Amino acid sequence: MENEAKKSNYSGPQRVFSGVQSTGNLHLGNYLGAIRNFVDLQQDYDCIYCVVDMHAITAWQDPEELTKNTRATTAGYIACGIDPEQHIVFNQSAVSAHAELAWIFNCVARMGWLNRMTQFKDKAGRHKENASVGLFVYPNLMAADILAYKATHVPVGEDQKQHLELSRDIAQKFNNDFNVPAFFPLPEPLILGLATRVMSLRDGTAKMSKSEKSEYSRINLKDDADTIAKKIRKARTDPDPLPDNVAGLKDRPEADNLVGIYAALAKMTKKEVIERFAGAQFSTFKPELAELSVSVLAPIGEEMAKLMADPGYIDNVLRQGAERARAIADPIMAEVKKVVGFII
Ligand code: AQP
Repeated sequence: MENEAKKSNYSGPQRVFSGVQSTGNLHLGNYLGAIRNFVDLQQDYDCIYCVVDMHAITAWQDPEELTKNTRATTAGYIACGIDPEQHIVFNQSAVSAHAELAWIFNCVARMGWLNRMTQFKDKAGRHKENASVGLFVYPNLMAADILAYKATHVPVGEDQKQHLELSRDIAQKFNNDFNVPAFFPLPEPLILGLATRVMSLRDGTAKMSKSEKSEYSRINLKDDADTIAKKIRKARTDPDPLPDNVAGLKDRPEADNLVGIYAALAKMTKKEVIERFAGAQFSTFKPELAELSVSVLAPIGEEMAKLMADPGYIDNVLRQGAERARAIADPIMAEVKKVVGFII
């Protein structure tokens, strides 16, 4: 991976950046696909973890809810094990470099590139004429988030891979257009772990998502033990018992998803899970999955609740994080402006 980041001949420091939108409750997909990896990467990298409230407003957010969700996402980060003192945790809108660089990238990225983004097509659906312009240029803001810090590595779930490729294209085009080879690194996606795409508990073909209306489609990090167990009990399945090999999960999206969740939570392979539960009915498997889920997630939920009871503490974490983020991004923005020809 590090070799990839060096393909632009970028020789600056290795740095991790990632973010989560404050659009609602953090869920198991955010945890397994992203936040658990954020935590692990703290060992080896300087990390910047952002609550991307500007991305959140690409779809309408009630202002009071947005504030609450930004605090809850921050609490989720810390409860999962992100250390805001060793690393940097802040909310995107507090650092103006994100918006400034996004504008420059709006002028670097091509319409054709953005027209190919599948997430825009999925989210805008048939009402694309009614979608916000922000939703369309969301990937340009994401590129700005990363490159405002010249971050080299970006841990994300599978769904963000295409956006990361666009960030690399933007970095490369900027470097070429302004004849500043290796000015920006080409950021490398880190799609890690065993559950890079966790699916809805109600539909094994749809991604688990914060904005899905049904609460039963996802396990939230703040759910208590009873709620987690109930959601797993009610999770959609098919009538067959679990197969005795992984190939038998093919064309059984709900079974495949539940086995994948078990594997990721237990840090086992799917093969090992299938070997343990070969031939078992869901009435046997689901209580085991519920117990495992509660053992991993309930302590996180409890810690989140404690943190949320002290919004002053959360706001202070964000304020201090933003200050440290600005100290990195502001000098980079000054360089960018000089490269572009803006008088500063
Ligand atoms: N279901 C998922 N499985 C694995 N990873 C996931 N991620 C999101 N859903 C899953 C990863 O979590 C990080 C933060 O995502 P985000 O909140 O910024 O945006 P998203 O991908 O659009 O997530 P949601 O939950 O679907 O939000 P809404 O409903 O607001 O659009 C990313 O790294 C993402 O890959």
